Amino acid sequence: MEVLLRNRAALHTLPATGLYPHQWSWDSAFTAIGLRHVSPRRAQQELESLLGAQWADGRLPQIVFDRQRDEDYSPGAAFWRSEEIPGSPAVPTAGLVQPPVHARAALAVHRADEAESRRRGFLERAHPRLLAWHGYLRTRRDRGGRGLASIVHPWESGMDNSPAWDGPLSRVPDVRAGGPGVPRPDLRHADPSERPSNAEYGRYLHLAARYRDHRCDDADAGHEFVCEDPAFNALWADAELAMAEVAAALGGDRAPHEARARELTAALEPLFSPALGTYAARDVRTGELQRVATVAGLLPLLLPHLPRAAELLATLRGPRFRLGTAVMVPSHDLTAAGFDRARYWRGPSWSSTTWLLVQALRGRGAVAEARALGAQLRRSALQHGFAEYVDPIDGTPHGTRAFTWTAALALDLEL
Ligand code: 2M8
Repeated sequence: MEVLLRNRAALHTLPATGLYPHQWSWDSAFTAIGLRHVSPRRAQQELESLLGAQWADGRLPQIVFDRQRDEDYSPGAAFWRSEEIPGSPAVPTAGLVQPPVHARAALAVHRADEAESRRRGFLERAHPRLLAWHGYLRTRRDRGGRGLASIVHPWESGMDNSPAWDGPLSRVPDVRAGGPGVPRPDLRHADPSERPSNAEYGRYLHLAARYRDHRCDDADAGHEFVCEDPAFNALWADAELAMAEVAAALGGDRAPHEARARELTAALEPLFSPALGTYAARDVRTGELQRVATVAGLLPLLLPHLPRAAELLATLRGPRFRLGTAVMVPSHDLTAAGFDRARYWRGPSWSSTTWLLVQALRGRGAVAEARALGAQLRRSALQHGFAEYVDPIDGTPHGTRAFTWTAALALDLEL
């Protein structure tokens, strides 16, 4: 609760002061899920401030920038120059997106206080924006032509330096080649051994600049990074199920959303890797499945009609992810050669993905495991000052402290 107050800025909440000085898309959704227990109205405003930065094509931006803090984070508003791109909102934003967890958050916030939600017309106002957001994914992001949304940058997965992106990223030019180094204001606030490397940043900046230079129009056939991410698409399918509830609450038709969720669940099927026992990312440019098991490949467990639930549960409980014996669920396969217990999305456990797995386990009736995992998340959050992520083997905290979504999701699990 104190963390949520401390990180508050205007109507939204920063992921953390220092390292992340702007508003992030999926962070705001997780924040609202926790905030709704303290102030349903503030939780509504958290989401409304993000929805207010929607582009004309429906996208919800990865980051909404605070111009006053542009020196403190890279790439910022001066890099993106969103105001020069047709259809961008009045506020400066990044052109990329993040995983679509917003409809799930909006439904949870509405249900926290339906009277307040109705009084403020929260759901009525959020509904068309959420529809447009999902419409953007459907019409502009099906780059593989198979009914799934593609991401065009590792940042869009929310799991930036996940080993799932090593293969596709290796084919991306590095802006550092022949040029100056990349700006890393993040390293003023974080240990370099816990952040993505300069080699990764060189490629991240190349991709972001190319996307920006094509006016973020999703029509660049030569874009070097186009991937189908199982987590992004599972969260979209789950968001469609939430939209079915939103539509019903507004007296509308839930059926098209339920149908969409079923279609997305079916479209995920070719991403299943029997060898890994998880879903895996597909590089749309080469057609190859990435042979790495990450927590992203377990998140389809959220989907009720998933044909692979038994296999995923076995993998989650097995040596790769050790549900019940690891501190929390790691972001990468514990048995993989590249597993790194301290480096960001290459091994450590995160509250966001752990919270999502708690929901998935609950949904599948694994109530005792859901309760134990949720209790472990809360214990770890309280014990380590709401660390950004922790070592999955011994629980050592890493990253920034007083991290907003860790606090918000620990609060949600307490209530
Ligand atoms: C991390 O990503 C940003 C870029 O978006 C960064 O590394 O600077 C990720 O953990 C992402 O999932 C998260 O939304 C963001 C802010 O907490 O930080």
